[in-house]
Amino acid sequence: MAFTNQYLADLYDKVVARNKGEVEFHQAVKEVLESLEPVVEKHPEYIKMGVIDSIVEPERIIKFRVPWVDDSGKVQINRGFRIQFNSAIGPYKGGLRFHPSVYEGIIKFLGFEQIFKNSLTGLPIGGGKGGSDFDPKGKSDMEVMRFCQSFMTELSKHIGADTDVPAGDIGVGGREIGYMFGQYKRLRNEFTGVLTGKGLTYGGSLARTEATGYGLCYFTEAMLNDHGDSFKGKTVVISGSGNVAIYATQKATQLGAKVVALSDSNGYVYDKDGIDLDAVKEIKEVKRGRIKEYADTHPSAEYHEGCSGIWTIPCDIALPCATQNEINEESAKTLVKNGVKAVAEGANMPSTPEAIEVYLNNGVLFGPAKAANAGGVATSALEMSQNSQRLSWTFDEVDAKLKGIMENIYANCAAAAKEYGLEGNYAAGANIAGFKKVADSMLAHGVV
Ligand code: NDP
Ligand code: 2IT
Repeated sequence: MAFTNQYLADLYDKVVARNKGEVEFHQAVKEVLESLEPVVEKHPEYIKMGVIDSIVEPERIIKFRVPWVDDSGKVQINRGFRIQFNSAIGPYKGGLRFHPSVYEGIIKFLGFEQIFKNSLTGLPIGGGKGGSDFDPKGKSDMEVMRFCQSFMTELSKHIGADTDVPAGDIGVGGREIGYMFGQYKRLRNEFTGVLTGKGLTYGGSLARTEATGYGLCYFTEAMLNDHGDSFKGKTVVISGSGNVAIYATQKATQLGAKVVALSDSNGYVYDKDGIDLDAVKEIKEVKRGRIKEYADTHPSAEYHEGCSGIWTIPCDIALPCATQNEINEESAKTLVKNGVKAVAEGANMPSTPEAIEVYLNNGVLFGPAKAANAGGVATSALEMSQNSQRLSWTFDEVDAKLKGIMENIYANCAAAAKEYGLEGNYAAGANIAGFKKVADSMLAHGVV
């Protein structure tokens, strides 16, 4: 797609020039600006009042050195980031990613997307993201602890329960959140809800662990139901085998589907009998092992090296839950050729722009990340509410709220797409609906 609105085209060029080499950020901005074209035509005040120019510029970027000592006694240096992108509708909120590929452009793309996602949840949370190029893989618990403590020693100066509330993302789960929470509490002498995804013994919310994967399936089920269909009896392929993939597998199975494949960054397993999730949880959550090990104990399963091959497995529903740009045009075409009916994104920006074109041109129902994976951050916001109330809600209470939120998000995306003449284009609908609430708040606040 090319821009037809000259102002947005020029603004995009400016973003590219100002954020050199940050290709993931460029991609995320382009996708949003393109879908805002009909909105700015109808509402020129967003341009006049600088809302669009402001929304692509982070409010604050924090970048810091993270020194830590490895088990051999050697000092290691990593980079830490926190990008506080937009606080128009609430305190900055978004995860922390620990992965060797992390640099400013990755955190910027994630922080930018988070603005619209958080807005879609209907809850009062702004957009932010952070992380480090630290790789937790192969590190001992004590190394991870020392890294997390050092990371939080700097980060603690910039966050707070009413300012900025980080959570997990790739490479950051319960263990890392625990170490970071402990260090924050020690440094500040405060027991507050400064992080979400906390353990259940110290202020975490029931159902937060499950929330992104469950929410993804609730969104997808709502989208399928709206088109007279459902998960029941469907064959599903899910990439990744981390937090999001595991709980998407669980919920899709509960809804009557058969999940036949999962992956990690080395390869994928295909189990024609359906994935045995208890075995995956044991390998990934308990042993921190590789998905390859699944095939050693499951004769019905095949293991294949490489990640992209997973999209050649015929399926009705594909749920990419690993990382950005994991489905390209070729993989999307293969999915279509094999009869895929729906693709919904558990990961952030897992489909390239060319892949999205393929879905939309072939009548594939497409649930974009900002909408489809918003259940994680929505439940984080519910964790913040419980922390503020000093109360804990039951699993069923949180799960019911999550389901309601995801159904609302689907309805709002569908309605916004229709209002702007793009019926069925939920990617455009998500961008428009997410944008409007933030933009109207920015207008209300004046030039700040
Ligand atoms: P985890 O760290 O728990 O799992 C990540 C999974 O993705 C692992 O299987 C990992 O394999 C795989 N993966 C990571 N990087 C790559 C890569 N470069 N190439 C191939 N596979 C890769 O993370 P989550 O499950 O939390 O996150 C998965 C996705 O979901 C991310 O895009 C994240 O941003 C998104 N997300 C997460 C939310 C949450 O609440 N956790 C909320 C919303 C979105 P390996 O072990 O080999 O690295
Ligand atoms: O991408 C995401 O929405 C997350 N990683 C979850 C963020 C959060 O604050 O729970």
